[in-house]
Amino acid sequence: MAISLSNFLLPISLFLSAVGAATVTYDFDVSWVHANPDGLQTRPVMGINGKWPIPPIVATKGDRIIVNVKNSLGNESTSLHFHGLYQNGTTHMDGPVMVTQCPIPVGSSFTYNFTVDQPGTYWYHSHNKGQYPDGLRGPLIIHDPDSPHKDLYDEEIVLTFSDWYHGLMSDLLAGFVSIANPSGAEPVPESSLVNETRDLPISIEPGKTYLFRMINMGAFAAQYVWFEGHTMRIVEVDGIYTEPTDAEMIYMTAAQRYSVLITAKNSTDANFAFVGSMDQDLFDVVPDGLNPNVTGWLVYDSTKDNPAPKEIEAFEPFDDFDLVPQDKEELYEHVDQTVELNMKMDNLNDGANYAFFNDVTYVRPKVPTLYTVLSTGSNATNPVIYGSNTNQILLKANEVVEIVLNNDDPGKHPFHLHGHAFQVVSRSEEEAGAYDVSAAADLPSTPMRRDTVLVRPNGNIVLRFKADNPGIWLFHCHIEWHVASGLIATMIESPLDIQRQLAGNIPTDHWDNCRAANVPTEGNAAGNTVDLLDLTGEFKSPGELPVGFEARGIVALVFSCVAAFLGMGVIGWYGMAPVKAKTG
Ligand SMILES: *[C@@H]1O[C@H](CO)[C@@H](O)[C@H](O)[C@H]1NC(C)=O
Ligand SMILES: *[C@@H]1O[C@H](CO)[C@@H](O)[C@H](O)[C@H]1NC(C)=O
Ligand SMILES: *[C@@H]1O[C@H](CO)[C@@H](O)[C@H](O)[C@H]1NC(C)=O
Ligand SMILES: *[C@@H]1O[C@H](CO)[C@@H](O)[C@H](O)[C@H]1NC(C)=O
Ligand SMILES: *[C@@H]1O[C@H](CO)[C@@H](O)[C@H](O)[C@H]1NC(C)=O
Ligand SMILES: *[C@@H]1O[C@H](CO)[C@@H](O)[C@H](O)[C@H]1NC(C)=O
Ligand SMILES: *[C@@H]1O[C@H](CO)[C@@H](O)[C@H](O)[C@H]1NC(C)=O
Ligand SMILES: [Cu+2]
Repeated sequence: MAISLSNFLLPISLFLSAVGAATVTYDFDVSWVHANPDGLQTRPVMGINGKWPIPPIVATKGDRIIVNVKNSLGNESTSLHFHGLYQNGTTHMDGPVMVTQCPIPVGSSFTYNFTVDQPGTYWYHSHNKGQYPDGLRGPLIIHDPDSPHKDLYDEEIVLTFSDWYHGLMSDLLAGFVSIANPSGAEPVPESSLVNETRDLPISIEPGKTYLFRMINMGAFAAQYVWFEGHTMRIVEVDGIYTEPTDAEMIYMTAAQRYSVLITAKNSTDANFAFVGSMDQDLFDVVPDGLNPNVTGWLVYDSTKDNPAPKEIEAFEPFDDFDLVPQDKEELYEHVDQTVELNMKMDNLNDGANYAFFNDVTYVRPKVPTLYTVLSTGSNATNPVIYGSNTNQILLKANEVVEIVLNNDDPGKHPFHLHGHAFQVVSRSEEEAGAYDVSAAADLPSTPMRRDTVLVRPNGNIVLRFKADNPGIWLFHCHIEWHVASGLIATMIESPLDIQRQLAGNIPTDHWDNCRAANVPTEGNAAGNTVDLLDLTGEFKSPGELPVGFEARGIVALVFSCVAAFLGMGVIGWYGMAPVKAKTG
């Protein structure tokens, strides 16, 4: 097996300890640069050390990873999350802002420092202000000297797929959660990218077998992926090794990963296209002229043509529910706590569209949730202190937790849990409605595990995991628009164990960032340190629409009032850029 590392990709230092585990250090200076990855528009992107695309993080199982982040953006705070890593014992290094840390303000630095004991294909991205679609997203690969598949391939190749917007997220988000967008229509990407570019040639040597590590780093679109003339053999999903399983086409939601083996042909007679095609079912309106596809080629002979991909008749992807984990971990039969999450989209009385779990849309607390745990002693087990809008779920040490998620929305949503991979024990077809335990089919004996899974339109999923990782772990839709509209729950796992592990052990730079960002670090969700049950002053969502009011009715009413005041001016306002982005 060979891995290619250009000098650009090499970490700045690499120290081997006696037992072979290394410390891999990256210095990341985050700043705006310019790029034109789809050849259609140059735009500002968030780069690292003056470059974009940003470098992959590469380490070996057992290593310590240190990422020194400097925020040189000048006009936005930031953070990094290491998607899929369990952060066992280091929940304070997980990255989501106002959950496990304060934002890293402009001009400040923050050091992420953690060990990785899990091999596989991951990625890292900003977990602040819906920023990662602005380019702050890159692969994170953990090599495994003991991989059960290591004798099955000669070389590995990382491939990222992603959607791409010409507008900046700060502008697009302002238009998305807004009275100007009462239906909650998500901006549609302008392009699809592979490795943050288009038309990517990959040199292939005949007869060799390659491990393709594929990552969907997109904000919104799932991608159908297929290689003409070659079968994919799936061996890993989201860091979990699988029994090798053949697939002609996969469906990769935002944030999912697939490692597949592809054996090259013995002849160099022709080159072959591969395609990533964005799932347009996700788009409310498909703009005229949108090309949902991105193409690359397996190039056996660079003097030969790279053929245009053949049009396919139908998308018939492999169903990931059928995968079997290589370790055959058995179904958790006995459930200690079932968490039912009923999700929907609806308007609140500001006219904007929000996303809800059990009628609550997430609003960030005044104090990062981890710091509420660390500053409230025995009261940390009382869910009340975490506020009215964080969808907090308290988990007890080592219990088996079942999440039943009922999607009361006609859209597809990829759900992600931080800190764990979960067993996917049931997944309905579309329009199945809520999960009905009594009518449920037999559960698989060795369910597929991963950290991000799709729930189908008006369908349901059932996930199980063991609460063996004390920490604050978000459970959220990985469509970045829905993070903004509040489709987030907060798992507060063994809070007293978190205190035992971390009280007094949070590095000082974490607190320094809070001070610089002017964020309080003690007390309940409202920052109250005296009466922890008093949430006066907490951040809350707008109120519900009055009973009897149709959402669209009140929106029309607000519009006519505003129109009466502003006259023709409102037409210009309604036609602002964020709205235009949706209709092409
Ligand atoms: C931040 O700076 C970038 C690069 O100069 C600019 O394109 C963007 O509009 C700025 N964002 C905000 C919110 O001011
Ligand atoms: C990273 O954490 C380890 C363990 O707590 C500590 O020994 C080490 O000094 C830290 N390194 C940095 C650069 O913060
Ligand atoms: C795609 O990008 C990754 C880094 O993000 C790099 O390691 C890999 O070699 C690239 N693949 C190709 C085929 O250029
Ligand atoms: C390539 O040739 C080898 C050796 O003859 C053979 O074992 C293998 O099956 C061939 N591969 C393909 C894809 O035809
Ligand atoms: C994208 O690929 C699909 C599947 O082959 C095809 O039907 C469609 O026409 C392609 N679109 C464009 C703009 O090439
Ligand atoms: C925690 O709750 C108890 C009552 O259960 C109360 O007496 C105590 O003062 C609280 N602790 C703090 C720090 O507010
Ligand atoms: C976290 O580490 C403990 C041992 O310290 C282990 O029992 C547990 O399974 C680990 N959890 C995860 C999610 O890796
Ligand atoms: Cu969603």
